[in-house]
Formats: sequence, C-alpha cells, structure tokens
Amino acid sequence: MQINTVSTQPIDGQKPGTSGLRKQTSVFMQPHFLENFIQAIWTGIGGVAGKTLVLGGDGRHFNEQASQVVLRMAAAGGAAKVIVGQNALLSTPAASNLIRKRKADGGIILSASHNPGGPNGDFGVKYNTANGGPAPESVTSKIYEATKTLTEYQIVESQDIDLSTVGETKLGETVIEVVDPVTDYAELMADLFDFDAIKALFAGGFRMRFDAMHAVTGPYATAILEDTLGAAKGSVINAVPSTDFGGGHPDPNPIWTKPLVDEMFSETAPDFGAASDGDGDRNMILGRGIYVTPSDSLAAIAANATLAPAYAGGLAGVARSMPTSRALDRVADKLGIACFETPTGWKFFGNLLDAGKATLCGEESAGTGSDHVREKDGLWAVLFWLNILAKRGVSMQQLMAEHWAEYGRNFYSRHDYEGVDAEAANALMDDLRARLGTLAGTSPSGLEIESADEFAYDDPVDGSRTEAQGLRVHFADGARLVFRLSGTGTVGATLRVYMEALATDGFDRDPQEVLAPVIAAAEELAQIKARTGRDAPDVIT
Ligand code: VG1
Ligand code: CO
Repeated sequence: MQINTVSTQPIDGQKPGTSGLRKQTSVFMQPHFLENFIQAIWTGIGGVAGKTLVLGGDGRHFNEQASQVVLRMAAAGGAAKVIVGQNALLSTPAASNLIRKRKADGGIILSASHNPGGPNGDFGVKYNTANGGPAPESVTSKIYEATKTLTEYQIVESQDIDLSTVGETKLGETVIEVVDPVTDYAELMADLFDFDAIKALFAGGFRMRFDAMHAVTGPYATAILEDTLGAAKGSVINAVPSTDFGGGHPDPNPIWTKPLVDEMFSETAPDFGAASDGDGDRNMILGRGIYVTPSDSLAAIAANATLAPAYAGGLAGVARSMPTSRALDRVADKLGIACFETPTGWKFFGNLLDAGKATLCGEESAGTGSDHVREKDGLWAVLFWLNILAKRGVSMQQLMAEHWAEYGRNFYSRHDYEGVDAEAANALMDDLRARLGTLAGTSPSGLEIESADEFAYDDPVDGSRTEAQGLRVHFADGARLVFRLSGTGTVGATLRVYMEALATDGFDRDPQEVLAPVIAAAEELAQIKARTGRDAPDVIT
C-alpha cells in the first residue's frame, strides 16, 4: 500500500463551532481543505494509529467523496478499524450509538445538520469521542491548534472502497466494516420504549405524519414507524435521502416544515405530527391543532418519563441549555431532582450524562435526548411521545392543557436574524454587554429589569469554565430575554433573540402576543432593526 505525504499549509478559519466545523460545500471541496482538517483531528486526538472509529454522514452532497478521503487518511494513519454506515450514511444519534456499542475510540460524522446541503449549501465535519458525544472544548481546541501549524498530511493511494455492500474489507492494514445504518439503532429504540403499546395505538387507528425532510431519518423512520410499529404506509413523507434535501432547508421548525404544520392544523389532521433535521438529531412535535415548542416538549417528556420502560425508575436529574425555557425547571422542582443549565450545544451535556447527574436533556432548538446515547436524538423523541400518548390515551392538546394547568405555561419564542453583517451583529452584542451592569432597575417598554448578566458555565464534573455564552436579561415579572450569536452559520452572523414569559392562566393565547412586551423590550435594549437593517426576523420559532 502506497502512503503519500502531501505538503500543505494551514488554512484559516478551521475553528469548530457549536457543532463541528461547518462551511459552504464549495469551501470544503477546495484542495486540501478537508484533508487538512482530518489530519488536524488525528493530531488533536493523539494520532489515529491502532484506533477504531465510526464513520457516517447525513447523505448530503460530498458525503460519499469525503468518506473515501477519511477512510484513506485513517488507513494512512494506521487505524485498526473503521465502522462505516452503508453508503456512508449514519444519523448523528445512530453514530453515537455505534461508537458506544462497539466501544470505538471515536467517530467522524459528516454533516452540517440543519443547514441546507448541495453544491450551493453547506457541509460539515464533527468529531465525537469514545463516550459517543461531541468532542468537548478541550479536544476541539487541540484540533483547532493543529489546523494552524500543520504542513503535511498522509493519505493512501487506492480505488474507492465499495460502501454499498454490508461486510468487511481491508484498506492496507485497516479493517473497513460496512454496517447497515438502521439495525443497531432500531434495536436500541425497542429496548427503551413500549413497542407493544405503540403497536396497539396504531392498530387502533391512530394516525401520524413524520416528515423526514429528504434527509437521513427517512430509512430509520420507515423501518421503525411503518415496518415495525405498524403506522400506515405513507405516514413517513419525504423519506428518501437526497444530496440536497430536495432543495429544501432540513430544519424542523414551523417555517421550513410549513406543509406539515398546515396539515396538522387542517380539518383532516392526523393525531400526531413530527419532523427531524438533516442528520436526524432534531425533532419537531405537533398534535392535531397544536405545535409543541421544543422547550415544552422537553418538560412534558420529563413529567411523563416514567411511562417509558427505560425511564420507569425515574430520572436522576435533567439539564437544558441556558436559552431553553424554564418549563423544565418547574417539572424538576416538582420531581425533586436537579436541573442543570448549560451553554448552547450538545457537547456540554456529555459530562452530566456520563456522571449520571442527568438522565434527560434538551435545547430550545428542537434537540431532546437522554443518556441512551450522547447526542440529541430526533426519532427517540418521536418514539417517546408515541409511548406517552399510547399510555395516557389522551390527545396532544389535552395532554399539554393538563401540563400547563399543573405547572403554568412558559410562553416562548426565538427570533432569528440570519446572514446579518458580522460587524453590525458583534457591535450590537458588544454595546449591550457593556451596558449590562447598568440595566437592573430600568424599565424598557415598561418591563422592569431585575438583573442582567452574561452567562458563563462552570462544569460541575470537570471544573472547566466556559465564558461568553449569551447575554441574559431577567425581568421582575419572571420574563426573560436572551441574546446570542449563532455558532453554526456559514455566512455573516445570525443573531438569536430568545424570549420567555411565564403565565398561570390564559394558556391558549398566541405566544407572539403574550411576548409582545418582551419583544418590544428587546428592540429598545438592542436596537435590532436599526443595527441589522431588518424589519422583522427571518425565522420565528
Ligand atoms: C444551533 C442551536 C443549538 C444546537 C446547534 C447544533 O447552534 O442553537 O442549540 O445545539 O445548532 O444543532 P447555534 O450556535 O447556531 O445557535 V444541529 O442539529 O445543527 O447539530
Ligand atoms: Co442536527
């Protein structure tokens, strides 16, 4: 086997963000760009020699080609084995599961998640560690440092490996094992949930619609929901993964899944609706005539968790990212368990899950998960809801009405301003940050501010500190406002404004109306319109 050493130079901007390195596909396809980053990963993890890795991606443009590069570079680095999903496909939670189940040293996930794909879309690479979770900052910073100094990379010369057939081959000394991407994941789900109860639900005429958004969950959802659990054929739509996600934006929110949302609010709506994103780690949950915000979904799952066999013994604790609504905290209070508040991004949940401090965790951005893997998991959330609905025997509307009656409702919304001029976005944040100390006691738009600060996180397990994780404004009436810049975009900056207000009645009101005073306060505090030049957010969730 011929190993080539290729001279290269550091490429700027290879700093992993909230979830791996994401760039426009055209940038990733530039000479050496991918190879440099993969070599930097090998350096960052202390070399790949003798290690076993898992590899797969969400099927977007460049997925297969990039997989071949990773395999050649793993072989050049002396990896013992690479376990690859058939056709280089693996959802993010399925990859996390395989890393754990097969006791691999880590894994590479090729995905830009909810970002659009295709030659004009985005591509991404993420490294996960042996616990199955996204590499923590201690590892991503080593990878980034390596990108700044590397001068060469090693790659073997070979024909493309056949990834279409399940089985084992060898590339040099490295074993390449091609596995069915769905089997192990489907087995795990059957262990966690009451499949008999869900089968009975469907047998009784319960109807659902799952929108796979032309992305990676199609094969998983079809196999589990239709073939195993008996949901009617056609319950899963947009089920065949395509390299550009059918030209769509594989982000399960009310904007990008509008046809599904419209159906769920129509006369012929099924009982339950859901969607997942590009790489299968996000979920959107709907009932007939109701959209359940991710923050509420997390809280309701926590409140009903013991209905699922794997969680019947109760939850050790729960965790949510800081911008996620505090609906979860109210449930944790009642259950008498701890509720941890972490920075945005799944990597911060890893230590809590590993240490057994949290069983369930979630983010407002449609990410929900548990200690069954170390990633958020879209289909898992869907199955959890089906399990709960099967056991409770009520509609989604009724279930949420009862939940709010018990805990109050944390009305919640996020406003995103996408592709904003980066300098303007940074200036907005810098100015507001500089004024945080003076805000307590003032009343923008008539809402009195109790306190304001910038969120920093001290990890209770390893003691590491992560700073500058969002600007928070707490109001005297319990409302809250958070400002953050996205770490997953590839063009300009995305400003995220998160709003929350607690209500103890009037649960059926429109969140945008309930939140109007908080929205007005956000504008007054940060002059969003003037600074971004936008009249309105691009996305409202
Ligand atoms: C966004 C979400 C965050 C999520 C991350 C990765 O990050 O806000 O909650 O963990 O995407 O999700 P940011 O930095 O853009 O706000 V995924 O499904 O794109 O891997
Ligand atoms: Co995702």
